[in-house]
Amino acid sequence: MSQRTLVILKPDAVARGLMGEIIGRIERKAGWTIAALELRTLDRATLEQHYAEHEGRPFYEPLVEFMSSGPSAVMVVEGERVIEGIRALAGPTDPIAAPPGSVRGDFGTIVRENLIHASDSEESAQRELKIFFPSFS
Ligand code: RTP
Ligand code: MG
Repeated sequence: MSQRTLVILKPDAVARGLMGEIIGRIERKAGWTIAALELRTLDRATLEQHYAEHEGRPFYEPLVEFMSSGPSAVMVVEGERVIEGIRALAGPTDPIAAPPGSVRGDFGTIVRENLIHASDSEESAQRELKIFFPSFS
């Protein structure tokens, strides 16, 4: 089942020079294609839409601050079961709990600065693609 998902390489990944490493893992997966890719410093309005489900939580403000602190790489990735697949490639939210071999497990230590975002369901993917790549939805 071919799907489309929104992936963000967060400002920590870009600042640490890990874009190539992470994009390489996505590119090498059989049958997955990067359909759009852009470096973008995300503004508050965009992030408020994107993270609406977390509004009011203690980590929300620092998260929006961090996510707007420098350029991110925003991408549309398409292919076989790509929504579930990129979540697996990223690993669990907390990088210390994430297994070695996953992006977060290999490169992260801090929950907020966990390198990568990927849509968590078909509904989220639809909603998020509309925010970041209106021409793809
Ligand atoms: P994402 O949305 O970025 O793909 O990550 P996720 O689904 O694994 O995690 P989610 O629960 O949606 O949280 C969104 C992002 O907020 C930051 N966060 N910080 N306790 C904390 O300090 C905390 N909890 C979450 C992380 O950057 C997480 O990816
Ligand atoms: Mg999430």
